[in-house]
Amino acid sequence: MKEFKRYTVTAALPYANGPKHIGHLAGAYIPADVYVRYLRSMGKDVLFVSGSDEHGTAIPNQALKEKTTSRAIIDKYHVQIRDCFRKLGIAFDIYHRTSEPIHHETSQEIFLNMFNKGLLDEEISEQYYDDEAKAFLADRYIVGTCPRCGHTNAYGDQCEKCGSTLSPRELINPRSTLTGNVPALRETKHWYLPLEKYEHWLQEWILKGHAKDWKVNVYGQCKSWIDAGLQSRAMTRDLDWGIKVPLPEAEGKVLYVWFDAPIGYISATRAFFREVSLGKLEFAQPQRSFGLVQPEDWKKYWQDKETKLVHFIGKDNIVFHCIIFPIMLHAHGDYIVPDNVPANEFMNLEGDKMSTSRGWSIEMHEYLEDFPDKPDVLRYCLLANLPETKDSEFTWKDFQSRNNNELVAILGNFVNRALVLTQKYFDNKVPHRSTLDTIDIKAIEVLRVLPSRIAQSLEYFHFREATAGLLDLARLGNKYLADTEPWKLIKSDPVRVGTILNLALQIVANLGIVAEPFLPFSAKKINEMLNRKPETWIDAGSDVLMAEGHALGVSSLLFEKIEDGVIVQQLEKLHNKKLGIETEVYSSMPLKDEITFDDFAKLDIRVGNVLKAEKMEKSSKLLKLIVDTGVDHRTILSGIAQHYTPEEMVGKQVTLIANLKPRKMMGIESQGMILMAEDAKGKLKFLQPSDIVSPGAVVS
Ligand code: B3M
Ligand code: ZN
Repeated sequence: MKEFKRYTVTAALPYANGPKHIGHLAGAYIPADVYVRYLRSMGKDVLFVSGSDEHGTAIPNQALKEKTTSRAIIDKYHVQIRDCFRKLGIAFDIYHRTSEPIHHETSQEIFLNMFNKGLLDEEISEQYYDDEAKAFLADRYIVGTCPRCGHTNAYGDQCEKCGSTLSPRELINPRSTLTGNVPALRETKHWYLPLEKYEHWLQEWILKGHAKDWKVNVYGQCKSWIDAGLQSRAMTRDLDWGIKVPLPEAEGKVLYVWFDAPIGYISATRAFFREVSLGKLEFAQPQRSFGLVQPEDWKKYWQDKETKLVHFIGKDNIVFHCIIFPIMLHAHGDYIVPDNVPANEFMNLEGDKMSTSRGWSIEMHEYLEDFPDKPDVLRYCLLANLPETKDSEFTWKDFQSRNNNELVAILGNFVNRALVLTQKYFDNKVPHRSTLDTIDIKAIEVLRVLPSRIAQSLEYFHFREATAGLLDLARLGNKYLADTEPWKLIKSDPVRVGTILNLALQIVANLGIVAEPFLPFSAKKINEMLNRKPETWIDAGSDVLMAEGHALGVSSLLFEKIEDGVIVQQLEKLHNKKLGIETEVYSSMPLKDEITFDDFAKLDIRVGNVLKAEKMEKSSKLLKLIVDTGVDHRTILSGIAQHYTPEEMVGKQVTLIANLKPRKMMGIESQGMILMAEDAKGKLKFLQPSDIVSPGAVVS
């Protein structure tokens, strides 16, 4: 592995539009923090940056929901998220904000530079405009009828009923969500980054250059993007929230949020060195000594080839960090590109996808409210189940058993026994070590290699393996005490017991070093109980960290057992939260306009029997059903393939609208529509009479 002079480590800038959940922690923040703490412990020159992403439509959307301003939203969630990170021990050197002037300046500067070098293409296109709101409409501000499934509330970029990806121009009867008006098409000018021009460079840099060292999931995603051919992407938007496009003809336009957000890493670095050099810390919290610094020092962390740039992100951000942002940096010139992007997959929760909006989540602040003194337990559980190669899962039961069976029974138990026995037999002082037995020598041999094995795993971003290694170190100590049984020897051979405890304390001291990146609060406690300043990782593996005669501090338990009742409560809380959100979602659906009985009577709603069902070729959404309507057997295409298998549908009674004008989809005419209800998770359920009726029975 190439040696670097310094490291710039970034963790994705979370949108400051709401609380963040433990899945986010597992995806980016915890692994990033472990990696950085390890590097610091190795004495490396490392800078760890993150901050709030405060632009994009996510922010004004949330403001609309909370009936407040975008500014109020970012102020509220920036503080909430930052404080949660801090309480969980995630030790950024700076946690910045993209609403800060220095970030606006940096982003505009980079945009202008690229513009002046002719790297951006100007293009005029037609987009929807709301005359009353006097605004172009972002995709999420347009709703209309889905051309694929007929859902009347599809968004400009996606239909949430059938899952199709859409563009605003495809919607039938588009409406503006701002005013309800019908928007009109208007010409608008934007600046595009022609990604396709960099395909060759990407092939060389990623496909050839990083085939071996990037994670398979990351490399694979990049490869499929590159192989599919890249397209030019607009770097500007018509929006009133964001960073103004620094061109005179760009009135009312802002930079695309994915243009400015990653630049946030650079502006955070600039802010860090400016603040530290002036001694005026507002956002910066240097976690190690940076020596005497100059404002210009930020450049070393972004422009020197001897710097290793590593982006920690979740898998949904891969394309931006591996393709678009690197192209920006490369095209701009002067900048380094990431050496690695160890993105993780997703962490599910109790058998389902984690989602804040659906209420199926554990938010950071919720965890901290219930377990304020257990940040390390969460860190440990997430690390042990990290979605490194595929999606993984968090369950409360696993949380409990990892805590009780691993942290309490192995790590905590060992540390506690070594300390308490020393207190009891040797007046709380490190005893003398006399001649070593084979069992001691064997333990020392394992002790020597374990820390470097863990370090190796960390260098390769194998965090689960590294975490298992940490536990192995505790296991070594536990087994050593169990095998040597000093409590049985104290009467007959106190000298031998001194040797055993001396060695046990050396293992505890090693834990004080090696556990620090993973469990910083517990490591600190270990070092306090040992009454010593922790050494660096470089000393780990040594069996002479604790000098004979050294007085230990006061010992207490590192971890405590979690009882079943606590877990039952958490599960209940989770289910209740989801139910609460479900009722919220459904009560907030506005009523449609009133209709007359005659309007209703026009509908031919009847019950039909599904005779046949099959998947439609080339469609992941549609099932082709043959339905007996009492008067005929007809073909109906229904967007339920992701909710029901063909086998599940055959023989079922369904309710349909039988006089809907037939419509052709994928070359086949659909003669009617099956009625569905959508649950809060977006799952479709077909409607049935409460008892079997004959096909053709009319619903009225
Ligand atoms: N805010 C998306 C996210 O939170 C985005 C990341 C920006 S990283 C530069 O997933
Ligand atoms: Zn649809």
